[in-house]
Amino acid sequence: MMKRGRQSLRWAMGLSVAWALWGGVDLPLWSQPEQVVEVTIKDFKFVTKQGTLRLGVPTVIRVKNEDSERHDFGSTMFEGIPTQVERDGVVVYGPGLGGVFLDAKREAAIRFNMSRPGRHEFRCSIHPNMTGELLMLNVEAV
Ligand SMILES: [Cu+2]
Repeated sequence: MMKRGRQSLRWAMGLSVAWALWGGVDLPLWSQPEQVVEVTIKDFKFVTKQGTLRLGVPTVIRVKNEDSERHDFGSTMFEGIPTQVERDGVVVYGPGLGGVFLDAKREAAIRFNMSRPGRHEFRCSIHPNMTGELLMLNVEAV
């Protein structure tokens, strides 16, 4: 009885340590639910699905390349802010990330915290006529 109790306590402590380590890495991104933007690249065009995007809310942009060509999703909106990119199961962190290259039929998730209102353009650096934009509302999260 005692032994079992101590074991589950140890287990619980292990969990909270794991949680702290996990949260310590990307706490600002996990403290609130994410707002999701879906960007599909098809026929050399960006097709964007977004709801109302609020400032100060963790945001994930899911980019999917449905073409048979390599494309790039790049934007100045990530400049100077911590950004996390998940692609092929690999997560990369960096401030002011320029963009993400996507081979044919691949996808990536870009996570960051919106800090600037207005329209934010993104583009493909390989095909300069491929552009799209996101609209960020000037509303602080409650
Ligand atoms: Cu392209």
